[in-house]
Amino acid sequence: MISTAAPQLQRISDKVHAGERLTFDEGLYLYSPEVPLGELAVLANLVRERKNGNLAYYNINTHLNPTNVCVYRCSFCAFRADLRDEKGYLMSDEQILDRGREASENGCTEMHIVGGLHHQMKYDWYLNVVRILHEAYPRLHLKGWTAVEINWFAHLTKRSYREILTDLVEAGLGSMPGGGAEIFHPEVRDQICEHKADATNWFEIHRTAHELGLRTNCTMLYGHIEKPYHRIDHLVRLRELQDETGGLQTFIPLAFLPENTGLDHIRRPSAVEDLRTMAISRLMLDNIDHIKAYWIMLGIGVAQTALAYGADDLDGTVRHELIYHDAGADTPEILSVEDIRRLIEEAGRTPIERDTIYREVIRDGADWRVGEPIEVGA
Ligand code: V47
Repeated sequence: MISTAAPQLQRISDKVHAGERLTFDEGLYLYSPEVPLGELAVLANLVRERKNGNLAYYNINTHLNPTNVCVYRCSFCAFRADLRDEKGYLMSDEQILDRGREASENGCTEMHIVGGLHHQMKYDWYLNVVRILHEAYPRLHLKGWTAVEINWFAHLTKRSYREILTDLVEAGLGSMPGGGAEIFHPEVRDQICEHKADATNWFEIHRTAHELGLRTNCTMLYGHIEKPYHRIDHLVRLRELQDETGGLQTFIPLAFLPENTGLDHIRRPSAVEDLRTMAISRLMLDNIDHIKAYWIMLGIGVAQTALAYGADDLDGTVRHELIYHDAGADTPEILSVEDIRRLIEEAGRTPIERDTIYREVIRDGADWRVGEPIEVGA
């Protein structure tokens, strides 16, 4: 039981021990400085171990950002380029297939595909990215295109989200990443990315994906202009969708990295802020199985520590990540399997390689196969 005398924290602790849901106000209270970080860790860890025992997951994956040219100008983004920017690029089919080959040769089970909304590229080009990769490398799980991209494809084609997602699944899409969520509350969203898909669109797209049998992830970009109540609002909205569909697989809190962005006057969140947000996310999202500590953006030390603050997943070995490295991430571009397993073991957890949909990956030399879905608790 919690050691503090604060009655509100004691009540929250009792609820967490009893497996009861926390309210919006309780979540907000957990952000107040009087709540000791160590006590948050104890509570978040309780939920984490209830759901995932002592396991900590990782995968062997690669990123593909086929273009950085983007019609939108989100103020937090360092990756995007204008059509005529020197740094703008667009990958050819051959370059894309080369990435697929490299991924397969290196034992990757997943390719994470996101990019810009290129002024001149039509929907068929994006569909083709999925199709050619899937045809050439059918074992590679393609986790691709965020809700923002799906919304853009619907705008380009005047077709429904359902039709677009059905096409993509038919072409080989395996699941959707959680990006584009940023902060749902319009007081913030209208300031940092006013033109792109809003919260209603984001939720409608994920809901439709779940109805079609796709699992999706979800994220929250924190540490810029938002206040704690915007974060709790964001988490509660995700929890409500999950009550409805059960299709959200993993939540990833994304710490804002300011370098080379339109918000470079803001300092990046501290390690304490990162860990507090990790723990509060674990406590509020009582119906989402996994919380990811994305080491690329948190840094290796904070990601490792986060395994005691609610996180149960370190993402992957990650090749070719650009979005965070353009925004000043000083992490390496790739971690070896040995490194990632060592980080997990040093944190006192048991490493387990998973595929994108949380089945165990069993390796035999250069070959691999997937086992059963990994059992998770309540
Ligand atoms: O939506 C962009 C964020 C997201 C910055 O689903 C930034 O497994 C911090 O969604 N500082 C895209 N964040 C990445 C993403 C993601 C990442 C890892 C795993 C998964 C998953 C999804 O990156 C964007 C935005 O929220 N972002 N710029 C920045 N300067």
